[in-house]
Amino acid sequence: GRTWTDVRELSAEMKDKSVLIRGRVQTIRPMSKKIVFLVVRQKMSTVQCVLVVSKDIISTQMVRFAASLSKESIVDVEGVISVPDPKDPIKSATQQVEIHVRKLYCVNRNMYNLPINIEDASRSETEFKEAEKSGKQLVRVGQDTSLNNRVIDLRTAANQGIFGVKSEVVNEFRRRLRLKKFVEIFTPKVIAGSSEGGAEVFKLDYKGQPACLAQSPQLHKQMTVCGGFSRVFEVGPVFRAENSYTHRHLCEFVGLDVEMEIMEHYYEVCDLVAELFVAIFNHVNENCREELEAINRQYPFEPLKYLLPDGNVLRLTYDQGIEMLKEAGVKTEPMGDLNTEAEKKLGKLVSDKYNTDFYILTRYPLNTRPFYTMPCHDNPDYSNSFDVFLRGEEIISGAQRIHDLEILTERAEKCGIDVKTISTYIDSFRHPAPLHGGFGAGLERVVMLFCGLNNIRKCSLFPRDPQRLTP
Ligand code: ATP
Ligand code: AMO
Repeated sequence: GRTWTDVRELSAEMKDKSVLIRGRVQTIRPMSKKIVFLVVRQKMSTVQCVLVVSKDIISTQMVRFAASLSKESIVDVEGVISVPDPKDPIKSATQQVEIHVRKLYCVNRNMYNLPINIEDASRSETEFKEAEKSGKQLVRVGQDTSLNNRVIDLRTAANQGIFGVKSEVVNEFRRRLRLKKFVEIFTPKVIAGSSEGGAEVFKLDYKGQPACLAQSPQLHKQMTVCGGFSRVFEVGPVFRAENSYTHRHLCEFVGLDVEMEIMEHYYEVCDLVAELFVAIFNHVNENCREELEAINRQYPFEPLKYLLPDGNVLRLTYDQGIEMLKEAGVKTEPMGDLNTEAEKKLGKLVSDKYNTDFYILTRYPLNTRPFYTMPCHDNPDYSNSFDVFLRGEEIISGAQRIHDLEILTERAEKCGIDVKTISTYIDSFRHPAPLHGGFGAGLERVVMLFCGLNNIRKCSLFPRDPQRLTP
């Protein structure tokens, strides 16, 4: 077979070497009947390819053929690496070298008009502002247009970066947990009742029986721990029939879930969260440099600050958080959940005071938590629970769970849950259940907030929200 070269690997050291690449034509600039420039793209990298009419190698027909290619066509380019004079700016190419083409084949020609242009879809706000100043008109590709044409939109460097980062987050989540002897599990997604309570559940008909799409693996991950697996994790789809259209809610997202036996205290779960997510953030920073750069070029963001000077992750209690808000003049509902605005404000206050964007808020009021949450020993108005925040927005919820059958039943009834629909879950605590706890993280939230993106849809390949079921 022939040897293929990756565009990202092209470098000045390869000067005068022959290479063969396959990529998509991003731009075509005919200069004359004798010269044409093509920018060829592979994932996050592009390279400029030059065809110049010359005896025996490139004919005028060849130049005409190159000039007539359509954007996004897939081509094979064979040529020689050259390092252009620095006075010759290689516009819109990420490589510092160009290819002097000797052979060009079209593998698959784009025959249709492009609904969006990759270069238009790749522009940053800064570019729009600068263009506006100089009176230039640039095409703005709106979010709906991008998402409607996602297959093309995904080809932008920033999107290649986002999904590269997403993949590495999952990779490291899995790798670290396996090192700690957690077993990966796969729980059913069609279940008999709602797992989190509330109205946000998709109902369906399961061969005549009423059923739901799992709002989380909560019930079955706990049942697995009752089944003798002391440490489990799952990466899988989570369905929420969200009513409101927000920047951070999807109707289907990827849940990163953990459930584990604990020996004494739910802080054991917090410790795991802190260690695991610091490892994930380190891993992404170390292994996704190009991806992060590509995201940064289109959506500039400050690197995430996730450690205190002593190397630990910040933990505050809910009451301490409320106190900070109160001091700043923010009113909150007594013993209530923080609304999005208060959460963001607290994120700002914490960042100013502790210089970190990552913290764990513990000991929430019991009435703000799902029925399976363990009340605090010393004050049952509070619970052994926590939320984790990145840049002032929630990425994780977790808690110690009630392991006593009677208290669990009582709490479920009190929270308005039809206990009949979860009777097999309740029954699994009968023989009896170990002390346990766990957490659930939203993968798209983690990626969105790590990268400082403004909308969760950017982190879902084909997002499902209250208004979108296609593509
Ligand atoms: P969890 O389910 O663990 O709370 P979540 O991040 O999905 O995770 P929600 O319960 O949906 O959180 O909401 C958290 C807070 O955000 C709530 O207190 C709610 O007031 C607020 N919130 C949710 N949706 C909206 C919205 N569309 N507009 C403003 N605030 C919202
Ligand atoms: P919770 O309901 O807080 O907890 O969900 C866990 C995490 O999932 C993410 N998340 C979402 N992401 C995108 N779109 C949504 N609509 C959405 N809703 C939630 C958030 C949230 O922190 N069973 C518990 C977890 C546990 O205690 O183990 C649960 O589901 O990042």
